[in-house]
Amino acid sequence: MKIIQRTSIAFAVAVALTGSAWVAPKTVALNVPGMTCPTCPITVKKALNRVPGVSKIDIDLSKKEAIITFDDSKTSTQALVAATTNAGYPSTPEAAK
Ligand SMILES: [Cu+2]
Repeated sequence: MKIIQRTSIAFAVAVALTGSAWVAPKTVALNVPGMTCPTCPITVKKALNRVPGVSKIDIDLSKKEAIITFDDSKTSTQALVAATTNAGYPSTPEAAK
């Protein structure tokens, strides 16, 4: 019985160390120069929310910036750029902070 318990603990540690069961969320800031009035961020946010893997969206209208937290294994910065562009708001990723 003890051996089985030790084996399962070792397995759990191995999974935790290799990170196969857990992915760290990634954050990216996109410059969205087309956001010019307070309703623009609503459209941009809606478009980004439809992208699978997106967990958080913060939009700063004064900076014309969208900060997005997403799951790296489900989507990519390029997909986020495509989503805002398709909604009528072309964007470019900012340099990582
Ligand atoms: Cu607007």
